[in-house]
Amino acid sequence: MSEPASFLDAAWGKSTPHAPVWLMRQAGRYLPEYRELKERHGFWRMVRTPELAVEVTLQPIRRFPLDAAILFSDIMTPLPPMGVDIDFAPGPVLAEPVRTRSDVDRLRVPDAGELAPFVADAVRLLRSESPVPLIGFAGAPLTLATYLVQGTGTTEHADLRAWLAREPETAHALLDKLTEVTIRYLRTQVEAGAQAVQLFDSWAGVHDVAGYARFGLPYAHRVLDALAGTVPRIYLAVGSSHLYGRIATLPAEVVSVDWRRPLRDCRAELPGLALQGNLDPGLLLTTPELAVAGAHEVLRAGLGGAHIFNLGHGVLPGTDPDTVARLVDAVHEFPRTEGDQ
Ligand code: 1CP
Repeated sequence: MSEPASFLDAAWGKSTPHAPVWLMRQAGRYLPEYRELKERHGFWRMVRTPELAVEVTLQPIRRFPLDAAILFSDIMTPLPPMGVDIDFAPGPVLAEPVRTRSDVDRLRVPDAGELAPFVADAVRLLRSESPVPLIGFAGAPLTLATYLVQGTGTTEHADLRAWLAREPETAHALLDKLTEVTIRYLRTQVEAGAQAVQLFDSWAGVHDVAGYARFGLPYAHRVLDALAGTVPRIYLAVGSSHLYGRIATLPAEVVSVDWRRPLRDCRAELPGLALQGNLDPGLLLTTPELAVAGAHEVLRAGLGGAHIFNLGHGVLPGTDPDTVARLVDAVHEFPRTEGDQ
C-alpha cells in the first residue's frame, strides 16, 4: 500500500488513490476471538457493556488493516427501551409481535439519554482507542418494523406486506415512532463521536416501488435529513435495484450496493453518490484466489467515482479469516487510476 486509503474522503465523495475497505459484520461469528467472548458473556451483555462492545469492535481492526471500524451493536438495540422484548437465536426473535393499534400506542419513545447510554459510552471509548474512523449505525424504520410486525426476520415478508396493505394507518403510526427513536439514537452516536453513520434498510428490497415510496422512503428520508451537516450518511438496502430511482433522492452521501449488479451499472442510476460494495459474501467461502479475483472485478467496476470497498452484505459465519486478510491486502494494492481522474 503506497498511501493510506481514506474512508472519510471516499465517504464525502472524493476519489481516493486506493479504495478504503471495511466489511459489514466484520466483527462476528467467523472470528474465533468473537465466539470465545460470546460463549462467556452472551450477545446482549456484549452489546450492553461498553468495554465488551469496544473489545469486539476492535477485534477485526487488530487482525486486518481495515480502514474503518463499525460499532459492535445490533439494529435491535434501541427497541427494548421502547418496551419490546427481544432475544437472539442467532437472528432476532420477539416475544410478542407488534400488530394492533394498541400495540403501537403502547410503544414508548424514550429520551435520547434513556435510549442506549451504553452505546454513547462505547462510542466515546472507541474514539480514544480506535486507530481508524468509527461508523455508527441504526436500522431504518421499515426494516425495524419488519421484525416488530413479523416477530423475526427470516420469512418471505408476505405477512408484513399484507399487514401494511390492511393496516396503513397503524403502519404509519409505528413507522413514525420508529423514525423519532432512530433519529434520537443516531444523533446520540454522532454527538458521542461517530464519524459516519450507516442506515441499514436491509429488507426494503422486498417491497415494490409503490410500497417502498409509501412506507420506506419518507421515513428513511426523515432520519437521514435529521443528520444533515454532521457526518457522511451511508444508506443500505439489499436486493433493491428496482428502487434506485427513489433511493437516488435520499439525502445520503453513500449508497451501499449488494452483489447482484456491477457497480458501473449502479453508478448511472445513483448519480453523484459514492458507492460502497459489492463483493458477493459467498465468494469468501471459496478460496483466497477466487475471492481476490472477485475483488479485482469489483474494484475495476468501481472506478469512475468514489468507492468504498465492502461486501454486498455481511461476512458469513463460515468465512476463513485468512481469506479476509488476503482480500483486504488485495484491495489496498489495487491502484484506482484508470478512467477515474
Ligand atoms: O450468534 C451471534 O453471535 C449473533 C450474530 C449477530 C451479530 C454478530 C447478530 C444477530 N447481530 C450481530 C452484530 C451486528 N448486527 C452488527 C455489528 C457490527 C459489524 O461487525 O458489522 C451490525 C452492523 C448488525 C446489523 C444488523 N442486525 C442488521 C443489518 C445488517 C444486515 O445484515 O442487513 C440486521 C438485519 C440485523 C438483525 C440481525 N441480528 C443478528 C442477526 C443474525 C441478524 C440478521 C438475520 C436475521 O434477521 O435473522
